[in-house]
Amino acid sequence: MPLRTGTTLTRRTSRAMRHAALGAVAALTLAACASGAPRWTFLAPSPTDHPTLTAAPVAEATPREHLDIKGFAFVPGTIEVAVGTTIEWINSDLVAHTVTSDAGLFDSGVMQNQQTFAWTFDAAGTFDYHCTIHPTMVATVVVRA
Ligand SMILES: [Cu+2]
Repeated sequence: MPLRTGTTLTRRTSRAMRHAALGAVAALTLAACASGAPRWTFLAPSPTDHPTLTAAPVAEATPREHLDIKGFAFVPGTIEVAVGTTIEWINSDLVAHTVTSDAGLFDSGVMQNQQTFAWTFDAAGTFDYHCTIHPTMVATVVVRA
């Protein structure tokens, strides 16, 4: 009987450690997303990365919004952000799409499934964009001063 209790405790500890490891991976993913520099971001952490709990300088990072490309649509179709915000699109569809400014301001090029594209909006205004592969896919970014 005492042996059996010991086994149960070991299992619980092991499960708790797994959860802690998952939390560390999630923190790393968020930190990678918040650091503004790379235009193309691959969200999966490298297996060689050593998980640490060091806080990323989130407060100083560029404001960032995430948009989904899903079901042949930009989701949300209209988004309102403050000047200086970086928007990151991810293609969640199995088919390729583009994020292309109607005015020629930005163009992601062909984005395959799970690829991302980010653009920082440095000026106020209304920015319409579309997918060059599927012209019915249209959306708008409204940037407030
Ligand atoms: Cu498309």
